[in-house]
Amino acid sequence: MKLIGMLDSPYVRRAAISAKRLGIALEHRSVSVFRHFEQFQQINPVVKAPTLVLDDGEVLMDSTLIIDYLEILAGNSLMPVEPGQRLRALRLIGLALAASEKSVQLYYERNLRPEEIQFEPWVQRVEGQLKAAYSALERELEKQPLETDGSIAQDGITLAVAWSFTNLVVPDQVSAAQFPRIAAFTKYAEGLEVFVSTPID
Ligand SMILES: N[C@@H](CCC(=O)N[C@@H](CS)C(=O)NCC(=O)O)C(=O)O
Repeated sequence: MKLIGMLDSPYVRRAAISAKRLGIALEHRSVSVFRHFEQFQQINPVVKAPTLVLDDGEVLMDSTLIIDYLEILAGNSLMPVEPGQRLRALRLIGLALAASEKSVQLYYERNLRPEEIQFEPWVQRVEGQLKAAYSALERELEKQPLETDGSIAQDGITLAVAWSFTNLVVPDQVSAAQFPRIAAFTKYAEGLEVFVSTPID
């Protein structure tokens, strides 16, 4: 199976790291949704990263759905099964995915839309949403830290890739001083072998 997309995308990176954690070998192809639009279109006409291409040529998109399928193949999961723990993990993942999405929106607004037609009220709304997501995550980690025992589950993976991505594309929006627990956890995650071997490209 092939995983298509650049690892600077938090969605591609969480899928790639999850596959490694699940012991599923994927052939990774660094195809950009912007620089290689036509090549990407040939693989998936919708041009969404990540895209998983199965051995029979079938195509699956969306990181959460790809991870769902990989977990079924692996017969293993990176999610807790106990309902209370499951809910917390889902809540953290929801916040981290929202933070990723808001970072993407700000990045696209700044880099794709011509400056003269940028819409400040929209930018301010997205910046507020981004801060709200990381503030809620910081409070969650204050209430209950994520394990730093050498392992990592889906909530930790998604949080760490989101924080690294935000720092890459809109670094003016966040700081370790503002969100110390998220920054410290991401430092731990980025030191794990599955992260080190899946660097942002
Ligand atoms: N919900 C999707 C989001 C994927 C996404 O938006 N990926 C971006 C790259 S970071 C993309 O494909 N952008 C191109 C586009 O939307 O046209 C997921 O979890 O995979």
